[in-house]
Amino acid sequence: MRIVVLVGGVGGARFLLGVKAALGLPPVGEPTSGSGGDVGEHQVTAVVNTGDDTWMHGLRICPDLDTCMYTLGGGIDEERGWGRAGESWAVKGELAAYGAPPDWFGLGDRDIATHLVRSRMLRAGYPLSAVTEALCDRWRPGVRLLPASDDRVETHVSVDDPDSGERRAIHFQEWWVRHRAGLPAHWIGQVGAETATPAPGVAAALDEADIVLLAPSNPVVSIGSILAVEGVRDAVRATSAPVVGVSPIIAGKPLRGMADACLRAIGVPSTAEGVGRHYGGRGQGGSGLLDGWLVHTGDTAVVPGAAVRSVPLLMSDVAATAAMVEAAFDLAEVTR
Ligand code: GDP
Ligand code: FO1
Ligand code: CA
Repeated sequence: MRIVVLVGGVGGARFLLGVKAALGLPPVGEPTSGSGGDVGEHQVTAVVNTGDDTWMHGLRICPDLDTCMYTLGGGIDEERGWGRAGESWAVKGELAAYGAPPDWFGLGDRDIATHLVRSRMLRAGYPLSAVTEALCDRWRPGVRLLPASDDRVETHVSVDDPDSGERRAIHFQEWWVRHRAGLPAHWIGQVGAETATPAPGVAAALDEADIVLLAPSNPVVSIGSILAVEGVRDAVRATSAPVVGVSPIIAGKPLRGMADACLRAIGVPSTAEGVGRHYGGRGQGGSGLLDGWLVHTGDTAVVPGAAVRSVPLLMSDVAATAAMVEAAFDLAEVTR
């Protein structure tokens, strides 16, 4: 079966663990050859958000790609959800001693090796998709990780500067990490998205998929940034595969992070129904993306043009997450 999953960072990576488990693959690492010679039976392609990406200290940082790569490759710091397990912070301390900004964003020593390899390859002219493939040679995540685009697409947020009071756009990382999304956002958008093209393999994967899943990732700055890349939204709408989304909002709240601040900025209610309607149904002549929408037990939603089902949506462990993925297969009437 060919599965395409649109993902952001922590929520997306955890969901991918469940996708692999639902297919009978080991959640972490590359599938090993089973006695039935089942390697290659399933292909999972993750289309990963690059809107969070930024340059820091001359290094290219791709938080969501790295979160997916480390999580699926067994190298993630599970508690933080981003960065490397067993991290040390010597370089961060040295940069602070130089007073080298930004002081609100920390790069761990082990993580820096990833950014060094990536930045060197980008400077040598390799596209991000090729760089990601090279990094995955080490981590063997067992799914194909494709950046949404090789072009620079960055999420920016318009805020009132707390010092000058003037309205200005800042990079998403500054808003999210430095200000903890606490400055009201007047606008959130993806700079460069209109002229970007999908990375090699993205459009074909969507076209050839048996099912497309929207992970319970941030609808605005993760899934929204992927869909903003010119051509991706159209490719999702055009696929003959069923498209099923999973709500990241449970009982009116995001489970982790500040997705409600992002939804507020684009005028979408922080409810499972609000996000479902924001993606929209594509059945019955609808102009949206979804054939199916999963909401958490106890939540309700009406999304015209999409079938809605409520099931447990807490990714408390891999088995629970795999059950969510199976519920998506069932809703789409897709058999493995
Ligand atoms: P980020 O890039 O690291 O912010 O991660 P994502 O965008 O991939 O995912 C963030 C979203 O995951 C948040 O909006 C959370 O509400 C959602 N999330 C986290 N854990 C769970 C969970 O167990 N179940 C569901 N349904 N959503 C979750
Ligand atoms: N998040 C933080 O809250 N503080 C940090 O200092 C920080 C550093 C960092 C470095 C590399 C990386 O891949 C991710 C990092 N994150 C950090 C997480 C991340 O930037 C955001 O949570 C996401 O971009 C939102 O998805
Ligand atoms: Ca992210």
